[in-house]
Amino acid sequence: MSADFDPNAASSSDSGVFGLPHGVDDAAVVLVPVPWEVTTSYGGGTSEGPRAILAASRQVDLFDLDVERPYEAGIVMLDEPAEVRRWNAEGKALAQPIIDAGGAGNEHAGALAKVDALGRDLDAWVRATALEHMRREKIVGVVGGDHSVPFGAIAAAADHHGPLGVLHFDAHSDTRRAYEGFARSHASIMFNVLEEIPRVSRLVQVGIRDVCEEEIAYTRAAGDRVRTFFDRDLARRKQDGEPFGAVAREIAAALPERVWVSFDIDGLDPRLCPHTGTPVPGGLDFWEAVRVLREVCAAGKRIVGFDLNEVAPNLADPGDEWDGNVGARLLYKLVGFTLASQGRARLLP
Ligand SMILES: [Mn+2]
Repeated sequence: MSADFDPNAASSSDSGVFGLPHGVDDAAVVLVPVPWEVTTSYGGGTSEGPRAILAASRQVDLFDLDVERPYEAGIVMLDEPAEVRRWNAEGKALAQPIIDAGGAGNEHAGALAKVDALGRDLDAWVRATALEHMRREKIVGVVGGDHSVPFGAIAAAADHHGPLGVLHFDAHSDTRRAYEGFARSHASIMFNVLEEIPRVSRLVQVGIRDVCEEEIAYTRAAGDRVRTFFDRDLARRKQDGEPFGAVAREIAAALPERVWVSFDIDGLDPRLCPHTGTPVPGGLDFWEAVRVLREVCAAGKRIVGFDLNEVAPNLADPGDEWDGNVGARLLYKLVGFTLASQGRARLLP
């Protein structure tokens, strides 16, 4: 880090993520923005998530009370890829009539196939981009976009690092075979991960509180490969006075040695993400989510990468930075704990 960078100063509006001066060459962490929300079925805006998080990140103080000076390792966010923006616009135009009709009918077969093909193109792009940086020993974090975006990065991490578990924070199980006909849907991400990435040895879900019967049947049939900590059960344990630290340690213990963290912001209490696409009451508090990440680190597991998705700014009021603000702070925690789990930053007591 250059000697004239002052971590205590306010950052300018044209500085990098978190106000940092790094480029890819001097950053240990490469954040890949993926402005994609083609199959968003309810509230829109997640394609503006990376931009909102980047803007809000410049207000985050760099000293962290959990992980000492994560910024010293270097953090950069890549420029938004123009081709992803283009595919997103094309895919949305094709998908909208299907979503408006409440799902794909026979007359939509052509459009549906094109949307799925664009989703495959996106997966291939994310996978190649992630792999390129992993081969340079970078930590890759994907910033969505809707929850379909990390598929390629999880596949790349499994290729590059070997078998791993996915720690999945979400209000939704995301294990539908397809949603409204779309196979690459945000609601199918973990189904696709389990079906298509055999090196994902285990999926540990946290905060789930909106789930359909097909998903219950599917995740139960998966046996030990899927462990779900339903939000209802977490809430009851808290109501009955169980310390959350013990719950967090149990979640961490369910994971294998290598971990990818897939964080859908709607796993948090919707007060922390009011404009996300599909908010559900309940959910984790900010510090509960942080505690789970901390215990994963403390248990000696290695977080190999992460994604943060479904952050959507208030499109009606550009002055409202709340969703981006929470997203940026959570992103900084994800970066910090990932670095600490790899011995590239120090976990504070
Ligand atoms: Mn999700």
